[in-house]
Amino acid sequence: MAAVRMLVLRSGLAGLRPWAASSARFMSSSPSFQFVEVERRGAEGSVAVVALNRPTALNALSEALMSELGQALDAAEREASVGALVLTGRGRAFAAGADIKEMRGRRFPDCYREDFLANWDRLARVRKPVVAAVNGLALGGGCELALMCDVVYASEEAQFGQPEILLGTLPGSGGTQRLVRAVGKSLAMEMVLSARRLSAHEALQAGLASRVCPQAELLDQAVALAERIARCSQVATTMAKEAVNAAFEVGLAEGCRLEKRLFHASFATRDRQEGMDAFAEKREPRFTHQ
Ligand code: DAK
Repeated sequence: MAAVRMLVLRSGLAGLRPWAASSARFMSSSPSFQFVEVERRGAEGSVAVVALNRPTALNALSEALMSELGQALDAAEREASVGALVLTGRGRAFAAGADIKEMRGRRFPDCYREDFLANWDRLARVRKPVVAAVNGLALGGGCELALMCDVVYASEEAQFGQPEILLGTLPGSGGTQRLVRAVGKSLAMEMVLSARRLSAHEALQAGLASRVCPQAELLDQAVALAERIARCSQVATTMAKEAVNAAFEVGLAEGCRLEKRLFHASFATRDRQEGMDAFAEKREPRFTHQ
């Protein structure tokens, strides 16, 4: 990361290799964000770490923050040298949910007419793999953002909850849908109806998270996983993510049909040839994402 940043700072755009030039554009957009930080980690900056950075409000997800998050995700999607993303929060929260103070004066006609908070599912539409590094409170929309990620790692301090019922409303960004798929009906109902929070270890046990680690190790472990993913063929990881996500959308027969089509399609890629050649030749594969 430091090497990439130095390269960009010293050289400007002129004369850089194409991936470095596009990294520069991607990175140079980061400092203009107020509530989101983007950092490149991993070999050749293959991992984009996107951090929610509004710690004094526990990373409450204001419209401005969500707009910046959308821009950061768009940039990471466009940047060919990024193979995977990590989403985390600065301070003691991952995110304490949508900004209650900002939305408290709203009324139904405006919400409906303007399709209020319509940009929230941008994260769920990211095609590259996203690892959530949940560093603290993940409440309401914060929990829903974690649920939109592909893998959830949690620190020992993490807590997951859907407290909207205490505000006289209900989850609005997948908390009644993705949560049920992640932890099952009974626990999801308990969380949604009573606002009870899950500890990191409960989340692990319930299948909402796949790893719990000490706070100090969380980001490194999430980045290590993302880097491992980024070393694979991007075409294959994107296909694999699409296939796994289909399990939430379609029936078994349809899902298996899609999986088989994507498997067959992978035989049209150079990376599939390279992967199998490398295995047969007892060497590491060199994927070109083609
Ligand atoms: N919004 C605005 N400010 C918040 C906030 C939030 N969600 N959470 C915390 N803050 C602010 C506090 O107001 C306080 O600010 P100051 O008073 O210092 O100015 C600062 O962060 C520190 O918070 P506390 O002083 O309250 O800290 P505590 O440790 O005492 O308490 C807490 C932490 C997380 C338990 C508490 O802050 C809390 O209960 N926060 C609210 C949690 C919550 O109810 N979250 C759900 C919000 S509703 C949709 C998409 C998304 C959504 C809906 C629809 N569509 C696509 C349609 C999402 C809805 C939600 O997330």
